[in-house]
Amino acid sequence: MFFNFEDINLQALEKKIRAEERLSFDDGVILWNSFDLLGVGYLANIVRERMHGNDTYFIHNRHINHTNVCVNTCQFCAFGVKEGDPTAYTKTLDEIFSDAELYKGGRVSEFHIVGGLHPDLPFQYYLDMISGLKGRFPDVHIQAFTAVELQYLAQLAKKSLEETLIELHNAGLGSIPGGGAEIFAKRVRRKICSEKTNAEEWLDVHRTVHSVGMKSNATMLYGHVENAEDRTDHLIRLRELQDKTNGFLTFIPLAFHPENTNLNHLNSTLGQLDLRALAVSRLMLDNFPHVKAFWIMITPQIAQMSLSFGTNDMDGTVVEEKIIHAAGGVTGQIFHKNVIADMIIEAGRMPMERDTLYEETHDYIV
Ligand code: V47
Repeated sequence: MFFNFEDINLQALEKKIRAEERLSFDDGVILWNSFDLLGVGYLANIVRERMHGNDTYFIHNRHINHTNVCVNTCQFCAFGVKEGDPTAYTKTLDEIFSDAELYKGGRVSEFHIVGGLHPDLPFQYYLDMISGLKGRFPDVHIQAFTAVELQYLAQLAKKSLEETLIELHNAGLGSIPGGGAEIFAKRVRRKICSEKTNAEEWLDVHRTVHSVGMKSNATMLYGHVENAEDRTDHLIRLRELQDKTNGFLTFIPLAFHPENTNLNHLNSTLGQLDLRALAVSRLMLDNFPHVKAFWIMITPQIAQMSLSFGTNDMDGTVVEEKIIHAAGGVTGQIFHKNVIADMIIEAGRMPMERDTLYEETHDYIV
């Protein structure tokens, strides 16, 4: 097929992409800076269709944010608060179980659990949360605790990360979400999350997760003080780890939401950058099976459009989302799965309901 690129630089990249050659750091920077967004999307779509054809995944999931109390203060975060803050909350285990119970019989296939680094909760709370959920919902996959939380839990447990992971896994933990990666570049991390797990530690947690046999996701927070070079570096560092472990399932670029954060002087991202982030990620992360458009972050409209800009996954039903909504998120928090399937069909793609590990659970016949 012939595409009339407005940016001549993209023509050379098309040759590489069609030949399945790996893109370099400089190629990445070209893609982030190109004025030809449709050209970038066209290239990402070549890879998307080569890997997945029209198949487009979504999941019946339920997010649970057990506490917003956090010992860290990240400049980009509007969710975390200190103990004693009037908006602070911590769910008891019974509250978590009864929240989860609401979905019994609804064929939910995944609980996605992340929260703040609480100063007082013991390691046993997390173990009991996982084993309690698993006991009540043996068929539901539990994807829980970002790399940052896992590092903190290992400190609480006074065990090595590996031992902590094995204990959580034995209690019922199935896989690890991709949060906490933000942007790996030191210069940026110092400005937006200086207290947090650093890049090497984040990567090391995921390396260990993969070594004990669990899969994980990866994210990148974009649209704040980072530049094209920082984003490219982030993607290449993830690609290098994936070359070694092959443990990542999905990459999710996360659009920064500034409201109620210490970076509220910045603007929200718009459709151009959101589509580009998804497309460039698809092109640079040639060894990641999936790129996900998290509709909560970028609106259902952009998520749907992105199905022609490299993505092959729409996340899922979600139900309750507190992190982005604390920071001015404007979308709803729940979509019925038929609505997601209809969005996928309208985009000319094939909806495939999946479980966390991308096994098909329900085939939509169009
Ligand atoms: O780690 C926090 C980000 C993450 C803001 O693995 C913000 O499938 C934008 O990681 N604006 C948590 N982003 C959410 C997350 C996630 C979401 C969906 C799917 C998966 C997955 C993972 O949200 C945090 C941080 O990077 N975040 N504050 C904000 N103001």
